[in-house]
Order: sequence, then structure tokens, then C-alpha cells
Amino acid sequence: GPIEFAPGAWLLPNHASEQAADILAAIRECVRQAPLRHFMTPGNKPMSVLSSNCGDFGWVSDSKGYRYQATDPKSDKPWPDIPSILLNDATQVAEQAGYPEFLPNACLINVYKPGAKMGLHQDRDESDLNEPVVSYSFGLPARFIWAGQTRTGTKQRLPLNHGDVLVWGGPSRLNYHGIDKLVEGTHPLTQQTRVNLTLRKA
Ligand code: MD5
Ligand code: FE
Repeated sequence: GPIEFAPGAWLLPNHASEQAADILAAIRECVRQAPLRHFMTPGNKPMSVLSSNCGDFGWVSDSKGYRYQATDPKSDKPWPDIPSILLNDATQVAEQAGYPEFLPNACLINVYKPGAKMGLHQDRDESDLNEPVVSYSFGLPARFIWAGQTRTGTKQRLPLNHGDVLVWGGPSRLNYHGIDKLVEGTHPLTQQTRVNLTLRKA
């Protein structure tokens, strides 16, 4: 069952494994319309993950900074809709964790290949930090790093496996976090990758 590993932060182990194939098929259609790309950091270095978005808003990064925007900068077209199977599940999961009526309008799609990582950061580009974040892990396993309210605090590590779902809210919403360098492997649904879907209210 669900594990509250920090105040307001829940891990639902294996929650989405049954729906994984359907969710991933819908996401494959999204990235056909809005292709994966390496966003550039504000320091003008390519991120190691491959990214795209679905939803009314997408998280983007370039030399001008991080922001949410309604169109894909590659095409200037709106992002694809969030697949209903994913949107409905995210609302349910948030409710189970104590955050009723979560209606995300942004879903960041991050694809990790072996060697890709995510440095310690806070998710603070959203306008209402009282809204939770719901995050799905599919495919290859990863080690989640989580550091509390400061970058320099004690780091805890949490394995994230295929089908695991995380909900962050309340006092844990601004915790620093990242992903260790992905280890080589192969998964029947995602081949040599980890797929992370992070749903937020922009
Ligand atoms: C991942 N992705 O597993 C993570 C999952 C990202 C990102 O960090 O920004 O794309 S999201 C984990 C998360 C979200 C919001 C708050 C906290 C963690 N937290 O307070 O630790 O690839
Ligand atoms: Fe994050």
C-alpha cells in the first residue's frame, strides 16, 4: 500500500503497472505530435533527459530560463492533450494522498537513457505551490535522491520502479530532489529507457 515517506509525500508502489501499456501507448502518440528534445538549461547546456509535454501548458527551458508555455517552441502549436487515462488516474491518486480535486493542466514527459540524470532542484515554476505534483515512473528503475528543504541537507535515496507513483504536496512540495545517473538495462515496455510523467498545475 501507500507509504508516506515525508510529511505530505506519498509513494504508491506499483500503482500504475496495470495501466502502464495503455498510458505509454497514449504518450507515444503525444511525442509523435510534439517530439522529444533536449531542452537547453539557462546556462545553455543541453539537459541529459529527452523532454516533451502534453496539456494546456508545457514546461520549457532555454537560455532565457524556465517557464510554462501554451505552445511547443519547436512548432509553435499547442501541446497535445493529456491522455484521459492518465489525467483521471492522477486526480484519483492525488485524492488518495489527501489532495482532492487535483486537476493538472501540464504533464512533463521526461525520457531517461542510461547515463541521463536530473540534478538536485526544486519544482517552483508553478503559480500555486499548494497544488501537489503527481509523478509516474515507467520502464527502467532509477534512484530518486531527496534532500529536504535545503540543497545541502542529508540526502535520502528511494528506488523508483516501473509503475511506481509519487505524490508530493504540503510541507514536502518544495523539497530538493533529483535522479541518479540511469543504469543500463532493458524493459519490455520501454526498451533501454525510463519514462517519467510529471503532472502539475502550471
Ligand atoms: C523523476 N522528475 O522521477 C522526477 C519526479 C522533474 C522531476 O523531478 O522535475 O521532472 S518528480 C519528483 C518531485 C516533484 C515535486 C516535488 C518533489 C519531487 N520533492 O519535493 O522532492 O524524474
Ligand atoms: Fe522535479
